[in-house]
Amino acid sequence: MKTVLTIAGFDPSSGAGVTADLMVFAAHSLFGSACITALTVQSALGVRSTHPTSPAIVHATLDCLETDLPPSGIKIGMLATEDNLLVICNYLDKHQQEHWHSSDAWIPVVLDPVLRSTSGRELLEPAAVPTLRDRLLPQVDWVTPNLAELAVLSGVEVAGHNDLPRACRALQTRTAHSPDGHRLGIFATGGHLDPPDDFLLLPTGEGVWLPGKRVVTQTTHGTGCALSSAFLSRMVLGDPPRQAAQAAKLYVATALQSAVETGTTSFMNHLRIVSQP
Ligand code: PXL
Repeated sequence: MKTVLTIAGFDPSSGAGVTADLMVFAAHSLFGSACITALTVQSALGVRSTHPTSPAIVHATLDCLETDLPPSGIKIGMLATEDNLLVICNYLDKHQQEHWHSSDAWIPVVLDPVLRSTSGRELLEPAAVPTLRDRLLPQVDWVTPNLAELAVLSGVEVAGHNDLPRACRALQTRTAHSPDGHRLGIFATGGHLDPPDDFLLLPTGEGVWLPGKRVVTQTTHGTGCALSSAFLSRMVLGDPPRQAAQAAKLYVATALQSAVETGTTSFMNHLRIVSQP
């Protein structure tokens, strides 16, 4: 069984963050490991506080996992601080140089550029945003921004459908290519658009619309985490990016349609989905 690593925050309600990611990995029959960048105090009702993990612990966790459970894919979510972000950049640098690129197996890295919670709380310190854009983005294969994150990272205002391809192209162009000429892939989620279509800009420069249908639900917390984890899972299982993105959309729609009523609201249901190979 392949191992997939999530580097993200801990949400004790498991709506988002590492525990939600681990459920998504399990639903894809992948073994998940986790490096926690911050504790958050929250439930489906909102984030009360955030408590970053020290960069030394983030570094030690990645180092420890690497010797026992080298990942076949990596998902990066909430990073909390610039110091933690830099630890991740160094980790990717070291391992990409050492063996990922020299082995036959390509290890996809997907970044969910988490800036704020749905309830509006900062999940990455604002001073770290330029570092995320200029240092981390060029080191990942895919980024999965929502409309607000796409606007911040691309510098292009994103108000409607027509803005998505333009903003994605601007972001791809401004993100430095890796030495092997590899370009950033962008899976921009249009959950707030009507209809909620997503736009995929492939590393080749080809753009693809992925039509969406609104699922009537109150459960929106954690949908971004689930989408990026499902997208990574499908690529680790061998899907090409376009199919992986379609399967990830279907995964989230199914998890929302079968949401579990629990507590005062409801949560995405990852437990009964068996993702078809
Ligand atoms: O959905 C963004 C997100 C990611 N990671 C953690 C979170 C949240 C939103 O609250 O708490 C840990």
